[in-house]
Parts: sequence; C-alpha cells; structure tokens
Amino acid sequence: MIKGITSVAAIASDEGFDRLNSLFRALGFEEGKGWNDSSGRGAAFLAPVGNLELITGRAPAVPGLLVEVTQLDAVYAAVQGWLAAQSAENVSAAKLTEVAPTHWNSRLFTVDLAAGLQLGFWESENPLHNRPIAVEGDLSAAGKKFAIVVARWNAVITDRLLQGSLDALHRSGCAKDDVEIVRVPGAWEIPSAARTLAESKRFAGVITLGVLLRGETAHYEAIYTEVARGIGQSQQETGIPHGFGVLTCETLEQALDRAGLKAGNKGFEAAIAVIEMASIQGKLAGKN
Ligand code: DLZ
Repeated sequence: MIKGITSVAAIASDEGFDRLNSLFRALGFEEGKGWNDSSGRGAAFLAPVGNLELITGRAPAVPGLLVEVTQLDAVYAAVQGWLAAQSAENVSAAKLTEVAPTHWNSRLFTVDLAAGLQLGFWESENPLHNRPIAVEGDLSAAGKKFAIVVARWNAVITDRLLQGSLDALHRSGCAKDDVEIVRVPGAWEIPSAARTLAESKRFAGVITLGVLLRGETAHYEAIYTEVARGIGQSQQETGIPHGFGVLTCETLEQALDRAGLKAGNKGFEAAIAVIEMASIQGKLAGKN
C-alpha cells in the first residue's frame, strides 16, 4: 500500500529556491508537478528511491537535504560544472566541499547554495546498499552512442515510435549528437541495417522500429519471423544490445494504441530496454 515518501523542505529564500531548482534540473532530476500562487512557490523533484530517516538523541551530521547517487565523482564534476556556469556572485556564495568518506561506509560532499541552504550528495560504498543481490543496469545513457533503425513503411506510426525512443534516450541523458537515426524502406530491411550499425562497434545499443500490419502485409508471418530472427541474430552475434520495437498488429488502430495513444509507446520501451542492457553489458564486462 505504501507508494513513496514525500519530504517537504522549506527553503528560506527565493534565491536559494531558484538555485536549488536550477541545480536539480541541471543534474537531470525528473520534475514533478510544482505550483506557484500568491502564497509562494513549490517545486517537486522525483527520485526512484525514497528514504525518510528519523533521528533522535543527537544532531544529524549531514545536511537535511541529501541526494543519494550512484556515481558520486561524476555528480561532483556536474555540480562543479553547474557552479562554474553561474554568475560570479553566486559562485562565490556557494561553497563546495571535497568528496570525503563518512563513518557510515559511504562518501559524501556538500554544497552551500545560499545562507542556511546546504545540500549533500552521497554514495554508499556498500555495493548491496539499497539494492537486491543482483547485477542491474542503470537507466543512464549519458556519454553513450545509440543508433535507431526506423522503417518508413507505416511512417505515421513509426514516426511516433521514433519520438518515443528519442524521448527515452534524451531523458536518460543521451546527447542529441550521440544518436544516429537510419531510415530504411520497410521492416524487411531493418535487420541488415541494424547489423551493419552493430558491427561498426560505434554504438552501445541499436533500437529497431517498424510496424507490420497483418491485414495489409502479404506473407505477414514469414516476414515477421524473418525480421525478428534477423534482429535477434544481429544482437547475439555482435553482442550489442538491440531493442525490439517492431510492432505486429492486426489493425492500424491497434498500432496507434501501441505508439503512444492508449497502450504506452513501444519505441520508448525499446529504447529504455537498450539503455538498461547497455549498462548491464558494461557492468558484466567490468567497465562500470
Ligand atoms: C511490402 C510491405 C508490406 C506489404 N507491408 C509492410 C508492412 O506492413 N510494414 C513494413 O514495415 N513493411 C512492409 N512492406 C515493405 C517491406 O518491409 C520491404 O520494405 C519491401 O518489401 C522491399 O523490400
């Protein structure tokens, strides 16, 4: 029944509120629904894991506002970058500590954003902290290149799938220049283009997008089987994750539903799966 934890932080000054907003946006926090009325302003930021910690008997040794992260040094560099981009006046007001070990088997740094507004970032050194005992991929696409192969056939749908994939990649931190889009005539051509891209080893993952409509496609089963086999074979033989976003539908209406209308966007889902698999591949290879 418990869904999440909402911790409300009162920020004393407008200046601190604006800086915190700017920093959280720069770090890629997912934004929730904020508000702005005559009584004040609210800004909501969402994180995958919430942790409400109650303390009694001694004062907390850390700021009340703490963000747990997975790559502390990268976050440190991002905060430094954000500070450097602020006006000289703000930079001098902000104090950034070094990353330092804590007595609770973690590493932490803090930044003072305004008078009385200190923010902390920390990472547990315990690999099992807050995690199931399993290797899991992160949904971070930053610094990685991805290719998207999209069929022109049924473009009214495949364009929506493409938008879904791009949305997933960019929201996960992938830079625009790190995405290569290849348009092919139809689903039949997807496997060979996907394979060429995967064999180039330039990409962390390849996302394949197309739509086969049973009613309008001669030899539908045969084509579908071959497309799925070709994409799967390219993935297995190159070791590069391939996202499968080729819809097989009875009708155009059904395809529209799966391209963002009523049943999610399969282009988004295929891209998220590839981002996760690219991270898992890196972890299994000991790279991250
Ligand atoms: C020919 C064809 C047909 C009938 N239907 C579809 C379809 O529903 N979805 C799709 O992506 N492509 C279709 N195509 C085109 C083939 O995939 C291929 O591009 C052409 O046969 C040329 O090789």
